[in-house]
Amino acid sequence: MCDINDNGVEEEWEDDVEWSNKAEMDDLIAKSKQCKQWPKSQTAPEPTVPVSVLFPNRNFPEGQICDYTTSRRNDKEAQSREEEFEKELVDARKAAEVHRQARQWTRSWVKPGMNLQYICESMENKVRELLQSDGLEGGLAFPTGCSINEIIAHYTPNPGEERVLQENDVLKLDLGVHVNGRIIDSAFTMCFNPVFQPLLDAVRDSTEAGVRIAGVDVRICEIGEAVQEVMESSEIEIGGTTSSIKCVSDLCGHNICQYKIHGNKRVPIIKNNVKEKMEEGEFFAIETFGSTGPGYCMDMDGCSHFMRNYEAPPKVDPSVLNRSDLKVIDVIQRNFGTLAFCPRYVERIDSNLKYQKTINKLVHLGLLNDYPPLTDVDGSFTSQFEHTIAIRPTCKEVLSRGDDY
Ligand code: HZT
Ligand code: MN
Ligand code: MN
Repeated sequence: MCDINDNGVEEEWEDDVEWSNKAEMDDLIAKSKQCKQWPKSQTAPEPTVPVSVLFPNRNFPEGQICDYTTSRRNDKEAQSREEEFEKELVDARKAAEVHRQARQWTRSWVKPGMNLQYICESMENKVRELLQSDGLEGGLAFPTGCSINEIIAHYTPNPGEERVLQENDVLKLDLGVHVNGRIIDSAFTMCFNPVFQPLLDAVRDSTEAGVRIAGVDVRICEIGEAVQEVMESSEIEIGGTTSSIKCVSDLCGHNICQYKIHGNKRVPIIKNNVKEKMEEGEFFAIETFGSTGPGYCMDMDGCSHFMRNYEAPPKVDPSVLNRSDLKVIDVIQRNFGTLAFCPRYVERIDSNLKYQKTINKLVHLGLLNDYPPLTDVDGSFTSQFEHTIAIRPTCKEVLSRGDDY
């Protein structure tokens, strides 16, 4: 007879086995080893087995499950609403598993002296390999952030940029993975000189404080207050001078919708009066940024992050678009839809495409939004940690939780 185990593997077994009989047991063990399939495990140190092979029954691991303060775990009605959410969650969990494996592998080899473009592309290619897809059915949800030092967010190398990671750099890797538009948006910070560790610890703890408070019916303003309290209770000494650590006040977390990295809810990371609540069925990116500088964002040159304006796309006179524009628009529509992209992602689809003028035009027309790199003042150091959570009917699920952060 056959049975299916948790990994979807057919297992042979026999009725009425005499377990005391050693010969029969040995025979059974020998038989079980001849099974057509055997539970696959991931290769180490480099993960190479696609997650669909590791979990053929799509039983991707749940994230961290947290009870709400007013526990809904045993609420019968809430339990019955879980079903509607399950399909989205399975896709999100698959994306989360790929996120964990790709980022943990990347963390193991990133070192000063490496080119930033090499770091990003290696991690991105690992996502594509483990997901066995690269496009609207699954892949990278946005350009991989690899902002360094005073650069807070939304920096990724543009083609031909040759910046190399330095010993005293503070590197934020912000990776977006999606499956059928269910996006995991999660980021972490790395440093190679331990003097920066207190900054990283303060920001990781602040994000944890935010994640802890988040939940169904929680007012969004409660999160910023807790985050700021934790962030600004620590300081850091770098080269003999002590600096306070400040929240980057103009950045915030956000809800996430299908194929849309930000919905219409923002989660400020300082004291605020956003009375809106988190609601059942929503996904949120809880992210905090800390800085040794003033904690204000300034736009930088050299934009790399672009995304279709899905808020209020204006009507545009089609005569302003030439044949070349239409070709670029077609590539963007088909490959990214409403997902954010960068010139590197466009070039790997069509290395001959002349896209820059069209992108500039589309930004000018308001059809595309640009998200320039954001920076604090020169000489400051900034850090980010970010998790994606699901506000489930019966509990909160920290989808991107790993044993690294
Ligand atoms: C925009 C464009 C991208 C969303 C947050 C974020 C990285 O700052 C409402 C609230 C990627 C992400 C985003 F290419 N941004 N999370 N991780 N950046 S945001 C935002 O623009 S919009 C926050
Ligand atoms: Mn992010
Ligand atoms: Mn985010």
